Amino acid sequence: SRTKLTYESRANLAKSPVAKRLFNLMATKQTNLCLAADLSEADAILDMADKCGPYICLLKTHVDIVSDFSESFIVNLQALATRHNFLLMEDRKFADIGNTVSLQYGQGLYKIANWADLVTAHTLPGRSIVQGLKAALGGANSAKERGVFLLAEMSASGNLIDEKYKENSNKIATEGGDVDFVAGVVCQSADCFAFPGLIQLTPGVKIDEGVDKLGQQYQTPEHVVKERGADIGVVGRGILQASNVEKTAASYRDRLWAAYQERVAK
Ligand code: 5IU
Repeated sequence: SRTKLTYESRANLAKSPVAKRLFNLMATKQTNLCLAADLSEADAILDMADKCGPYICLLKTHVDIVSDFSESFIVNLQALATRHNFLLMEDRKFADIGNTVSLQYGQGLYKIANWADLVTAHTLPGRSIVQGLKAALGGANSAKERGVFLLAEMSASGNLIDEKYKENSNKIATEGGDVDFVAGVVCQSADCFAFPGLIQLTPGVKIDEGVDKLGQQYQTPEHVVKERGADIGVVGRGILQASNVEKTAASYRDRLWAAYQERVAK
């Protein structure tokens, strides 16, 4: 199964150029940790990105929660991504018709397509969502340098996704003419997809398992990688609220990476 293969070998199977790049980055930098930088001040995000940068392969943003969003915030974030060698994902969870998501991706205040290597999208509208996102690209933002992660499951308790929805999401991710734009799947279990060229991103990771007050459900780094098929573990508050951010990021990186190494060991 895909979970037994190394990230290096899966890079060679990836159809998305960004997935290939991310698999190789993970293998060379030896990290499968994604930081969810859910903070509402630009400087606080930049500070977190600088502190955690050495330990992460990906930094995930929600730009619509940044109160003082500006172009210089993006310029500075990109500089940190280059300095520390991580990619940027805007967790926009696009969910509209193709024409609208194309505008939401390329236009507006945030111009997400200009800077986010990766974005997330719901599969609810069907495969036209992938086509719509691709339509926003061209010129300086070539489709080769961008990719999408499709949601096939959520960590929220009581979410409405069922087996059929999960299967159909897998089909959108693996069949059709636009699969070179699909870098991976956001989900909670290894049976979401089988194709080893896609990356499984799994949020809801915390050293202390449990729940928050608003429906989030957490699992340990070891559990998501070894039992649930996660290729990248997403950690937000587990790191953001720690008293020593660097140490905590390093510890999540170590535990996620050790779990991956055990998973692929013969
Ligand atoms: N996120 C989830 N669960 C999901 C999806 C996305 O938690 O199913 I799809 C996002 C939300 C937040 C981050 O940005 O991942 C998790 O943050 P915490 O580790 O602070 O819960």
